Order: sequence, then structure tokens, then C-alpha cells
Amino acid sequence: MTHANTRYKAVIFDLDGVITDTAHYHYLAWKRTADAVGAPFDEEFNEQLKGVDRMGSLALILARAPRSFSSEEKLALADAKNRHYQELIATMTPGDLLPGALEALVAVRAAGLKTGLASVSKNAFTVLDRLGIRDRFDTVVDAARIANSKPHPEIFLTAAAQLGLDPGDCLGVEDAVAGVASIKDAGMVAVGVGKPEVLTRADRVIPSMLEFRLEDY
Ligand code: B16
Ligand code: MG
Repeated sequence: MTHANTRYKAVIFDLDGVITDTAHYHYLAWKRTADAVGAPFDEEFNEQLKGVDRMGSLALILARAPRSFSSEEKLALADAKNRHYQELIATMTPGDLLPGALEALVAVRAAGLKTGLASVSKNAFTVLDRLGIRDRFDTVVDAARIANSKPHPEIFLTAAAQLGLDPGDCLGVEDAVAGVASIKDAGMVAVGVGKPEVLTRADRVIPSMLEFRLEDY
């Protein structure tokens, strides 16, 4: 089945900030880490961690700490943060889907397009299961097999390859600056979810997934 009103063959979604708000749980878990090492940390700084992988996020936090840390200490801090994060996401339910997210997934498939997920989170499969939407995706990139975090295009290129499609046939949806850069450098058209003055490289910006319409692209 093909759809007359779009030239795309797939839509590849980011998870955090597009499908659900895991950023809040990452924030709570990193806040505990930052407090333990005496690094300043607030919601505004947390914005810079969106789309950045675990060790990369930790490096940004520790750069503001009063001392340096050994590799062993860094691994222990990252592990403790992840265990805390996993406790937090264990409480998630389908009620944690962002408004419009499920409707967008349903609409994309109804139009005959494939759905993909491009999250650099190694906990993405758990989150999808908690939300009850794993079977809504034709492909999910395994973050453990990705060498380069966003803004590198690897994760969106991998999603397209797993679907057997050219990047130019895919639309990418992201809420983070690093994520939009990843989509654009993969050669895809980017839908930004958020503010146009922030997501300056996006081809079109919508305030939330409630405004996602396939026929707009
Ligand atoms: P984990 P995304 C990213 O998910 C988050 O935005 C980022 O804040 C987080 O550090 C990263 O996943 C790694 O997550 O520690 O669970 O592997 O935006 O790519 O869906
Ligand atoms: Mg995101």
C-alpha cells in the first residue's frame, strides 16, 4: 500500500522527547550523580545531555566537578546512574506516552509507510515494553551496536539500512539539537518537535506530536 500524499517510505522516530519524556527520569538520575560529585546541575544543563549517550553525558557533568575521576570511578558512576534510571523507568506505563505519539505511529503505518526507532539509549527496548508499543515499530536500532552517539548520523543511517531504504526516503523526527543534526547529516528531511529558534536545522518544527501530519511533508 502506498499513500498518495507523501513521497516517503518510512518515518524514523527518536524516543526521548518525541514518544515519551524519559528526559525527566534521566534528569533525576543524573542529578543524584552530580550532587554526589559536587557538580552543579539543573534542568537547563540537562538539555545539553539530550541525545548524548551515557558516558558522553557523564563526561559533560564531570567537567564541572571540582576534581577529576579515574576510568574506574567513571564506570562506577555511570553504572550507579543507570541502575537508578532503570528503577525509575520500571514505573512507566502506556500513560507515559506523549500526546499524539501513538496516533502518529498508527497514522504512519495506516498510510503504508514503515516505522523506525532511533534512540541512543541502551534502555530503549525496556521503555518500549513499558509503554506497550514495541510492536508498533518495524525496526528498532540496538544502541549497543552504535559506535557514534548523536549528532553523528550513524543511528539514523542504521535505522534506514535496517528497513532496506535509502535515507532520502525517510523522514526523521527529533526534539534535540543533536538529534536534528544526526537526521540532516544522514541526508533525511527533519521534523523538529519543540521550538524553531532552538531546532534551527529542522526542515519544519511542530510544537508537539499532536501537530504531526504526514501530509505536511
Ligand atoms: P541510556 P534518545 C538518549 O535517548 C537520551 O536523550 C540521553 O539523555 C541519554 O543519555 C541517552 O539516550 C543514553 O541513555 O543511559 O539509557 O543508554 O534521545 O536518543 O532517545
Ligand atoms: Mg530526544
